[in-house]
Amino acid sequence: MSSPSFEDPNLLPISQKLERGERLGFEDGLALYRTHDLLALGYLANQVRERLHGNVTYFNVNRHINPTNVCVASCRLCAFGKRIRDPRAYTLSLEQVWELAGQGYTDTVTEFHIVGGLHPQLTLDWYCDLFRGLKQRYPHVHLKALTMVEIAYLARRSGLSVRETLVRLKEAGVDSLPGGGAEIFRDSVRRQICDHKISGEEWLAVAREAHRLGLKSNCTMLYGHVENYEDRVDHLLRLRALQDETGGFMAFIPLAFHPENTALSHLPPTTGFDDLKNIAVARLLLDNIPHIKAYWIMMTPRVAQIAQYFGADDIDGTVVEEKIYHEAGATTSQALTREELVRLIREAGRDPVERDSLYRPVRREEVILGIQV
Ligand code: V47
Repeated sequence: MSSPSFEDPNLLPISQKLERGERLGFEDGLALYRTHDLLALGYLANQVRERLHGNVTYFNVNRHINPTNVCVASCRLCAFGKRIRDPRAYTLSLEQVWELAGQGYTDTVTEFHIVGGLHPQLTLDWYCDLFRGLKQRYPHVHLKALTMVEIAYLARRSGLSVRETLVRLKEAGVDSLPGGGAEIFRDSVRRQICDHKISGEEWLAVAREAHRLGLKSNCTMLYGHVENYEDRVDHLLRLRALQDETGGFMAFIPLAFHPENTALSHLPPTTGFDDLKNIAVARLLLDNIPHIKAYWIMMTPRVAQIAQYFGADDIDGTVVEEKIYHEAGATTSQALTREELVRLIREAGRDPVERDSLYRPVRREEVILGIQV
């Protein structure tokens, strides 16, 4: 196949590398970020995406649950976390979480996505009780719970190793881990946006340990604040290196920074141009991570739909109740129905496939009969 002509000559050698099946390096990543030829970038990423996933776009039927917003970290990037004495702080009881999980529960929910703040009083045993209780009540629902940051904090507070903490959580019912809290790995950036959080190396070390124990996870990158293109490429390549080692990442989710109500509220929000660019660069650099997710809550359903031609093959799920982005000014709704997700994907000319948390197709009677619900 002959290479298409590009407005940006720096894309030609990259396109030739991709044709030869060669891995892209740091400088290639920078050239991809620096280009203004978004359509050419999207074209290259879409080729990879279609080679891996054909015309399929994945979605799932999930529910987000945030048991507490109390957090000792006070990250400048975050509008969700509150100090324990803040009148806006909340912590749900075990019974309240179990009840909330059941609100709107139907047989169609396949995943609870559970994350929260670093609460100075909630113990590892409390979390284990929480997960056991959820498994008892909703045995068929996959528990994707706790970021690497929360796990490191629980390990430190309980005096156990990260490995032992993960073993206990797994025994209590945790099935996989979400990708949050990664932000940007470089220390120079972390000092400015989340200086009390674990380091990038520690985040990667917890992920490594989880993968070794057979727990799959996702991974993320928070962009659009104080980082530069070098920081982004460094972040992506460190994820790629760990994936070479463990193969434990299922999906990468680029997360656009939402500045409202954060200590960085003077920064402008990201643009659609940069959002699509991040999807495309991720698809091209992360040649060993199977899925790239365009999280509709963060990107808006409109851009998440277009992202399906810029490298993304997943749009996330029904979500139901979202707090982290909405506290930071997101104007998207907090939920989409299964039917709305299917319509978004179909309208974009992709074939919707409902997946479970491990990307296995969910076979429902109504899906088999082709009835939209
Ligand atoms: O960990 C916090 C980020 C993450 C802000 O694994 C912010 O499938 C933007 O990780 N503006 C939570 N971002 C979201 C997340 C996620 C979402 C969907 C799917 C999955 C998955 C994971 O959001 C946090 C942090 O990195 N965040 N504050 C903010 N103001």
